Amino acid sequence: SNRTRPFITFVLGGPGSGKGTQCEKIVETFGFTHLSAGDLLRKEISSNSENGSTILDIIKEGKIVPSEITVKLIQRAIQSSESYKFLIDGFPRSDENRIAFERVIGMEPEVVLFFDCPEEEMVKRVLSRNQGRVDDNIETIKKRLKVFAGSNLPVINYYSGKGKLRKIDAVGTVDEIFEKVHPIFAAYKG
Ligand code: UP5
Ligand code: MG
Repeated sequence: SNRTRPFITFVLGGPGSGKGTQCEKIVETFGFTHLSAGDLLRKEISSNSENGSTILDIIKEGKIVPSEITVKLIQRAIQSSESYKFLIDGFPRSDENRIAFERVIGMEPEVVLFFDCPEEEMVKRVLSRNQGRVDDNIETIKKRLKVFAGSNLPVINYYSGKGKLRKIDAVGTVDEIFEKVHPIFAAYKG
């Protein structure tokens, strides 16, 4: 078929920086399909798939699930969707994730959003979320912050070097932050 080449946006930022919240707003306004890598992994756990217990152990430790598992889930979600505009939320979390995506999917993102948020604000948001996530406790949050700084910041720097990074100050109300996100996508509307 002559289906349009997918438009891929990676949505990055630390734990609780507001990735999922802003993705919902982008979906409402610009009609993207939202693929949260964390949600796809949590769905694998709750569906008792063969990798479920491995994934659960890794998420409890705030570590990064092997690329082959995550990329396969993202690939399946892209392929089974009718959409051609995707927000990939919380991925890639490491250079290894990024390279595996490029190899398997054979594409690069058009845009990479980075929600830049101070650690104490992220901790406050995650601890007050109350959705029963196994990783929303202070011990695991500390580990998630370390993994973010050690493994995800290099990915952010990589896309900055390629001129694809759009860094957004993620402090303020949800609507104030979306006001900064809006023009990025309005520029592509056509
Ligand atoms: N909130 C949002 N915006 C706010 C604002 N402006 N002011 C005040 N409050 C605000 O927001 C967090 C909370 O803050 C919510 O209660 C919200 O209402 C409020 P949310 O939008 O959920 O933030 P988000 O950045 O999405 O936070 P999340 O906790 O989902 O980020 P993580 O990156 O930690 O979690 P994710 O689900 O992506 O990954 C979880 C784990 O899965 C990882 O630690 C890892 O172990 C594993 N994983 C992988 O291994 N590989 C992957 O590719 C992806 C995940
Ligand atoms: Mg999220």
